[in-house]
Amino acid sequence: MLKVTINGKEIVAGEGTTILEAAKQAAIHIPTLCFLEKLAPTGACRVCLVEIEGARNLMAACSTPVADGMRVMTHSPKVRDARRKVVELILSEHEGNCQICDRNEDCDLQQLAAELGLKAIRYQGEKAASHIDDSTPALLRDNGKCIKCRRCVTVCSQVQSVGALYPQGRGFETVIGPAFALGLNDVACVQCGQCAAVCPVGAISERNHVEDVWKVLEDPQQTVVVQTAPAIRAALGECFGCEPGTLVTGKMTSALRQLGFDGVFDTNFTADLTIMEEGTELLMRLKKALQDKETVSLPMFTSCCPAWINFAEYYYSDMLPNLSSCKSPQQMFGAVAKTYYARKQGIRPEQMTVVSIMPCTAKKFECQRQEMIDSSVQDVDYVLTTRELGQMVKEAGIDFMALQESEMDAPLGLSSGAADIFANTGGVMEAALRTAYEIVTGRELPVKNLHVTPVTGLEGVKEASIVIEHPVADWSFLDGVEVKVAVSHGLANARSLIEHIESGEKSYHFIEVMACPGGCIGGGGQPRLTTDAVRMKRINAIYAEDEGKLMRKSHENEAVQQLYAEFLEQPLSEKSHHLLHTKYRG
Ligand code: HC0
Ligand code: SF4
Repeated sequence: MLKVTINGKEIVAGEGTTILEAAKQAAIHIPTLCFLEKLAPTGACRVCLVEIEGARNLMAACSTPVADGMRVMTHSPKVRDARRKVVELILSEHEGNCQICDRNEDCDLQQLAAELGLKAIRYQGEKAASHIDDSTPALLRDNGKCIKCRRCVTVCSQVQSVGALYPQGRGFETVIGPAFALGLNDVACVQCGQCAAVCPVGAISERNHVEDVWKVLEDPQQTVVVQTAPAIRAALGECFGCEPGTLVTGKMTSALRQLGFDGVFDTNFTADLTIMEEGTELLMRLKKALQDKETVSLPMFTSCCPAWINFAEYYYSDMLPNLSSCKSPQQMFGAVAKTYYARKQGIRPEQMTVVSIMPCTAKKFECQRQEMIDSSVQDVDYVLTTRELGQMVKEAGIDFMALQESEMDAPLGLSSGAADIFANTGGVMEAALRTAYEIVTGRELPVKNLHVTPVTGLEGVKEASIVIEHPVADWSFLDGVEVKVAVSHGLANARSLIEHIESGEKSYHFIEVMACPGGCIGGGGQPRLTTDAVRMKRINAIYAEDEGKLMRKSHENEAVQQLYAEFLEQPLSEKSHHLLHTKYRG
C-alpha cells in the first residue's frame, strides 16, 4: 500500500490507484469533464489538473497514479487558475446558444463553469464551425457544440467496440466524428445513443420528435395511442428531480392521459407476448435439434434490442439465422395495435397513430425499418425518448410530482412482472425461463423468488444453466438436458461472447444481448448521466415493481391469452408469423 497526502490529509491507496480515485476515497472532489468511470482515462480535457509537490507541471488527476510519499494539492491557487483557463478556452470556441440548447440547465459545461466560479471569458476567438449530421433517424450531431472531450469516442470504442467516432485533425482544427466527414448513417454506427448519453454538452442528442407528436395529438382525425417501454418508469422521475430508481408508473400514466393520448398502453403487454412467441420458438428449435436431429441455428439470440440487431447485421451477418425471428416488443405492439385493437375500436390502421416512449435512440431507427409495416402502414409512427417525454410534460405545464397515480388502459396496458424486468440486463432471459421451464415441466422455475440470480447484476457477461428434470410428455426429449444460457450487455461484451462461441470455447442454447450497459435502464435516451450507481438504483426499482405484482409470469397474462383466443390463435401461428416475426437482411 502507498501513503499519499492530498490537501494535507494522509491517504493509503493501492498500487495503480489514480490521484482522482484516491481523492474520491477521501471525499475530496476534483472536477472532471472527459472522465468516465471504469473506462481508460484519456486525459484529454485537463480539467482535473492538480499540483504535485516537487513536480514541474500540473498533472491530470484522472490519469496520474499515486506514488508513495506523494503530496497533492487539488485546489491550490495555481490549480484553480489553470482549471479556469482550461474551461475559458473551451468556452471561447464553443458555439453554445445555451438558452435554446437541448442541454440548457442540464449541461456539464455550464455546471463546471459555475463550480469554478467563472465570471468572464478572457479569451475570444474563432468559434468551431457548426456541421450538423442528421443522417440517421436516431441522432443529431452538431460539431459546433462539440468540445472535443472525447467521451463519445471512448464509449463508442471501449464499451460498444464500434469505433464510429474518432478525433481527426489537430489543435483548433480537431473534429470528432466519423472518417472523411461522413454521416453516422454511412459508417457502422448502431444508433445505440451511448455517445449521446455521455456527451457533456448539446453536441449529440436524439433526433427530437416532440413537435411531430404535438401535431398528431391535435389532429381530430387520428386516434393516438402510446406505449411505454419497461425501463421508462424507473427513470422518468429523474426529469422532475426524483432520485434515480424512483418508480413513477402511475404518475407517468396520468401525465400521458393529460397530454391527450387516446389510449395509454404498455410495451410490457407485448413483452409478455414476446415471451410466448420467443419461448415457443426456442423450444421448437430445441425439439428440432435434440429430438428430430435436424440442423437448426443454435444458440438462439434475443432480437428485441435494435442496436444489437444493427450490430449483428454489420459484424456477424453469418449469425443472423441465430437471431430469434421475433420482432421487438415495441414493434409487436405497433402491429397488434393497428390490427387487433384498431378493429376492436372500429377504425382503420391509417386512422391510428402509435407513439412509443423508449429509453433508446435506436428504437427511432427500428420503427422506420422497411420490415416494420405489417399492419399495412408503418406499425409504430413516432418514438420519443424518456428525455423527450420529460420535455413534453414540462411544455404542457403538468405538475408531474403532484399527479395522482392511475392505471393503464385495457387490454394492451396489462402486463406481468416478467415484462417489467425486460428493462434490465438478464431480465428477458429470466422472463423467458420463468415461462419456458413451466411449459416444459408443468412446475415453477426452482429458484428463489423466481429470480435467476446468476444472470442478474452488472457483470458484462453472465452465464447460467438449468437441468430439466421430469418434463411433461411433449417435452420428454429434454429430460436431463442441461440448458445453458448467457447474457451480455454493452456490445464489446457481446463481441467477446460471440468470439468465444465461434472459437468453440463456449456453447449455449439461448443468449440475451442488450446493447446498452445495464440493458434498457441504461439506454441512450435516458436522463443523463447514467453511472453504475444509477443503473443499480433503476434495476432495483424494476425488480421491486416485478416483486410487487401478483402476476409474475408472461403466460399468466390474461389479456395476452385473450389476444390469442380472439385473434392470433396460438404462438407461431400464421397470423403471429405475419405480424410478430420478421427476418433481418444482413
Ligand atoms: Fe427495452 Fe424492449 S426492454 S428493448 O430495453 O425486449 O428500448 O425498456 O421497450 O421493444 O419490452 C428499450 C426497454 C423495450 C422492446 C421491451 C424488449
Ligand atoms: Fe457509437 Fe452508438 Fe454513438 Fe453510433 S450511436 S456513434 S455506435 S456510441
